[in-house]
Amino acid sequence: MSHRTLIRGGLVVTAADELHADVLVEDGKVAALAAHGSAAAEAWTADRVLDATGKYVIPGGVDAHTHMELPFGGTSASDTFETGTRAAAWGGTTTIVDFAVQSVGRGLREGLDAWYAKADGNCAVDYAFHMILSDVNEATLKEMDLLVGEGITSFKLFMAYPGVFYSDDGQILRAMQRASGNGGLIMMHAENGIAIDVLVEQALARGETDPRHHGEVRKVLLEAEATHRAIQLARVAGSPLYVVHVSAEEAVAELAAARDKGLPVFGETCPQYLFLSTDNLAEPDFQGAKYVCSTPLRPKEHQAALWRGLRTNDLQVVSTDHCPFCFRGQKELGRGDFSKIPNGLPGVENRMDLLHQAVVDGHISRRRWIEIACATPARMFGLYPQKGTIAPGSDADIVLYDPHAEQVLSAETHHMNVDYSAYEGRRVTGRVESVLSRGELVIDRRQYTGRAGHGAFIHRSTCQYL
Ligand code: DUC
Ligand code: ZN
Ligand code: ZN
Ligand code: ZN
Repeated sequence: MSHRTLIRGGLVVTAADELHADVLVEDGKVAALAAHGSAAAEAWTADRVLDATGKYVIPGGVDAHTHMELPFGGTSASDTFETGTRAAAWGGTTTIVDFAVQSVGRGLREGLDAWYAKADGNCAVDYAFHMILSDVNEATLKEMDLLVGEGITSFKLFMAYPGVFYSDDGQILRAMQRASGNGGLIMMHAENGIAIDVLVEQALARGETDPRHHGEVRKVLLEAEATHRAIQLARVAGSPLYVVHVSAEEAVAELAAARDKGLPVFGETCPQYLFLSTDNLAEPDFQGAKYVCSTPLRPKEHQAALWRGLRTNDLQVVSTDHCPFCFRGQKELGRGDFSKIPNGLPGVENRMDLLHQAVVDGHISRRRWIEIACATPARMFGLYPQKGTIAPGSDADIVLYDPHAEQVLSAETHHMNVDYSAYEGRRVTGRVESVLSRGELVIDRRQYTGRAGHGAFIHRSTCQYL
């Protein structure tokens, strides 16, 4: 028997349109939209009517950069697929794209299967995977083709973290050449990790062990240099390039220059670079460790360039790089040596709200909010129009968003499995009211009604943003 839900009276906001429309959902898909009050909408019947008066009706968020349960620095990211996807739902995100990891000396298959096993049966919302390449060799290159056929259509490479994830320029070029042949999208962690490791060693030798030195050694110039080099390598290989977690004005300039030449080069930034800064890294009593991530937080002056990049489309996506580690017992591993602080910030639950605050503050328009947080990440990673929009035939991943509710972000009230909030005490206007995932209410008027195992693996097609 078909199951019909009617979302009535809200303002439907997509990347393309804003309209006062009712949305009919049938069997987990969007069946139709019609102007509120129109004869067509008035004639609809449904098992369930959700009153969206005064609310925005927006596509569920697509967070294209999360690390649930990531092993890092002798510990493991504190959100599991269960807790992390539940927190995502609370924050209005209904699809995550997480990173499966190849271990050095191992194949892609083994790494990917381990990530399937972690996620299977545990997710509250839908999920997909990118693959991190840690050991590019002939076998790895061949396996890339198989993964593209399996819906794993993007590959992350690291110019940083020698000995762990690092690839040299030859390995990067080979992976890019392979991707240009099989339709895969190369995602780049652009920091010169060889140079950074020299600066880390020298800083520690001088006794500079506090968290703020993490920001000082991971220099803007070394992000810009790596970004430039990645772009040139992609040009040589004839492949598109997506640079992850862009944090610095000089890196945005490299992307902008490439895009001005018409090159298929794309950039992602994250809420932490838009809302936090080196001031946080300098917080006393080792509190700065809460803000250690890579690329690092930058001086406040960089934020304007990131917002400008988001407005001009030199940056296309805001994802979180959600990679939470508790302060107690995890971040504390780096007391006396900032290089031992596990890298990463929590944020999967906060992204949609922080970006809505950016709408309120006038940094971006309402439709641009949906474009950078839903539609473009879906297009970029082959999920559109199943995800990222509200249109007939799309999955009914829909958020009823209250644009007037006031909230204070805090670890006391968040649902991420981490003992601090990077945004503790921050007031934001706007809050998720209800969330549908494939037509099922997973958040119902601020109550969690979802379940682990509802979320399904999504087989992605190749990049649709070219
Ligand atoms: N950066 C982080 O902050 N955490 C995980 C990996 C990365 O590149
Ligand atoms: Zn029914
Ligand atoms: Zn990275
Ligand atoms: Zn990451």
